[in-house]
Amino acid sequence: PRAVRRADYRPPEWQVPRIALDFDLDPTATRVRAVLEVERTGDHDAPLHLDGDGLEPLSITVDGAPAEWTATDRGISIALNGARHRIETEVLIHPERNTQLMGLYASGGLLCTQCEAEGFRRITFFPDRPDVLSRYSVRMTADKARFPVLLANGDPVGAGDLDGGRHWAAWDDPFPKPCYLFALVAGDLVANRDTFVTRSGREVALGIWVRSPDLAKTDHALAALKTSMRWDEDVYGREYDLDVFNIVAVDDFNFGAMENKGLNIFNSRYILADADTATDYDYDAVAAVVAHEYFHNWSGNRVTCRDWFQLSLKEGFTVYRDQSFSADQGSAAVKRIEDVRSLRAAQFPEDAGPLAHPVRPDAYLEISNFYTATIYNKGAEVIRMMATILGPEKFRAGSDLYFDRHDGTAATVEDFVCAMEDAGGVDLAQFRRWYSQAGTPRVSARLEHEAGSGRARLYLRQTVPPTPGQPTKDPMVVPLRIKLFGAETANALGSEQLVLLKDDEAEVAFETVTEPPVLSINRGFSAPVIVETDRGPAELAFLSAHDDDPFARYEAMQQLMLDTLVAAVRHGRADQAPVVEAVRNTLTDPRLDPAFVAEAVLLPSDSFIGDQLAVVDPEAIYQAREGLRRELGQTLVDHWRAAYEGARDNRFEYTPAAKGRRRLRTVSLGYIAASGAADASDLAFRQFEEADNMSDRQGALTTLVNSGGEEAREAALDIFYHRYAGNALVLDKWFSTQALSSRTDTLARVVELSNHRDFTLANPNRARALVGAFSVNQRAFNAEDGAGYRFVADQLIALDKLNPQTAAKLVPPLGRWRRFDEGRAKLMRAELERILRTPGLSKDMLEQVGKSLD
Ligand code: BAL
Ligand code: ZN
Repeated sequence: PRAVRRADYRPPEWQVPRIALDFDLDPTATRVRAVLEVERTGDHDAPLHLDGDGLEPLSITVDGAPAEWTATDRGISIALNGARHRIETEVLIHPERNTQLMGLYASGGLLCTQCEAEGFRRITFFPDRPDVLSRYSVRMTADKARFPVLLANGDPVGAGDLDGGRHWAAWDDPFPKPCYLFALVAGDLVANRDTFVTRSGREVALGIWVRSPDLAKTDHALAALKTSMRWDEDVYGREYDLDVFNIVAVDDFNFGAMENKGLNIFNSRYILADADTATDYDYDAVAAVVAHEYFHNWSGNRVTCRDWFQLSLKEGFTVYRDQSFSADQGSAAVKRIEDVRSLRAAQFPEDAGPLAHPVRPDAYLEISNFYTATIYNKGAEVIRMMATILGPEKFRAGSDLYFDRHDGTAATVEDFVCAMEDAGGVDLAQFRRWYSQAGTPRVSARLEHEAGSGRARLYLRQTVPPTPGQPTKDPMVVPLRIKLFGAETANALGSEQLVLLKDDEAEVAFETVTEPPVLSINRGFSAPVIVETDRGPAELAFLSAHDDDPFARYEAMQQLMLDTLVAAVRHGRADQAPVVEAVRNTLTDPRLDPAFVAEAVLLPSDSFIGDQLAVVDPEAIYQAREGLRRELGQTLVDHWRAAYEGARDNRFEYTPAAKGRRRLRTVSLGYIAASGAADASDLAFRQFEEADNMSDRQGALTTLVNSGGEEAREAALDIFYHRYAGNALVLDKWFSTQALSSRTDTLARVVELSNHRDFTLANPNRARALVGAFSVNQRAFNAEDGAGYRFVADQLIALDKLNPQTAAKLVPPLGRWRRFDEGRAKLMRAELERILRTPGLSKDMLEQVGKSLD
């Protein structure tokens, strides 16, 4: 397959201002008739190219006469003479056979679509590129008993009954859109309905559509939708623009959700929530994803992307918008901690590995492989840095200008940055490197203090590591929020400064520093960089207790823990006392929010510890981490028990305060178990049985699965399984909790589970719950004999035949071989090579596996 390059972009030779689609829906064979009004865009004689993938053409006409068309490697080509023509095509497709879940497919008795990025070509012949914007009219006919509800984009314009038990419905979308935003759904669905009145007084009919047993689990998503609609008006001045807004939940879905105009389609895990089946984390994720997809109506739909290299234009901005929304709904500090934790867990390793790519990539084989943490999460960090540099008012002015300038068009990352420059009166020329250079910058910071003169000087240095295709880098603009604190009084020494590090090296001078200063840097994680300082345990412990930025407090504690754990891995032992004291101070500080405490006292993950080391030794890391957990558990056991009892909450309530108490309770339970307390298993089992909510129940189950005795563990797993039999989303938790277990027999258990009657690779959530979860379990996946690698490779080979997009997303853990010892590296490479030799391997896998071996 040939790479697609950003530099090769050419505007479309033909536009399609209007398209009318007529679907004769049937799960085994659906007939799709399309009428395209096409217009030549300039003075050229290029033929019309229409993409098509797996379509069975029945007829193709131009202006009513049979067309002369030729098949190409991507679809069909039609030579045309005039400036405007009417192209009619009729094709046959087979939704039930569509295991890729791209295009029109069947899921749990429904028919639904997924078109981003290039699924529309699996429905009909069309120029499948985001810079071709069309007005859509859609008519559907289907069996009324099986598919009583027929939905599409835009507003409903007609419906009626037909002979033979069939019926029809028609929808019109007045807003021109690229075909990746097309959607339809047919099925036996019920709706949780409400209305929303926009700030200009227009009433919007809202509906969240699910199968009837799930209706009771949709209130949270509906409430989140209304909150998001109001928030986007208040914070960005963006109002909804159609008379209806529908969301449909489906069980088989590659993404989390999809922002199709007026008809969002969701993976059911991001819609369905009730106390018994969803954790607080799930509730938060439902609200965040509902908000994310809704926000796309402006950042993505009204202003879309010119080409797929600009994907972060809509995704980075929309993630930033949903992160800000979630921060406004609860503890902003805890939200920032969670977002940085996931950036470090997913994006930093990506940026440091063989799949590293810039936020605006230069080339791809398969665009599905670029829905990455770099495009989404680092993209959001880049937007956040612009917001920090401009300040809130100018950032809002920049966003207004961007929407005004580009409404109804397909734009570029460059357009966004220009709008920010013009509205903010700033020069972002060098800042643009965040879009073009991959790799996580490292910033080293050294503070020197001259007691006599009261002067202090901060020496900063940045380096950007080489990444594939980019051996050398230019310096970035790194916005660092910085503050000094007095080590003796714990007072702030002056106010916070925003330092823009632009060169390889810089110095920052401070005057009247009257006591030894302690450096607080990259406060709020103002830049997505790795900061290296010479701050020792005493300074880090000091900041963890006294910094007035909650994120910086958390960060200081994490660094202290990390330094201790890395020392323990390297030398077999480390002084654990500073961590124990810092955790004690945090646990006993009555001014702190329990949600924050719960985050602050958690040790860095095995993999994050591994990321600090030249060669990852999974066993040594696990032992070091467990050793520190045991020490914290034992030394502070009374505090953990007090926190555990203090956070006992009998009635479920989804509020920030109640969530925080639950979180601290389960974290404390984990430490009580780590202490080796004889009653830990009983305590966990009681929590498991008495829980009136999934956070407490799953938290207890995780403790039992990791450290409970055999009997309690198996009993809890069995009770959990039977209690939730038939509930796919909860069974996913049952699979993933076992796949993430730190026990030594995890691989054997996971292999057994892959043969369980409830396991299937055909459902992406289930595949990710077992295979995806296992492959991020650093200790179990990296078993020295390579059995973990072999298992995952076997699963990926099988999954690729069904669903290449989902399979390819699970490749990265195998591509981390450079980070391991020679023995493991060899075994991982052997599995990658075996995958690569598989006959009929998809383009998706070819790209991910090929790059992983390079
Ligand atoms: N556009 C794909 C799913 C999402 O990011 O919203
Ligand atoms: Zn998105």
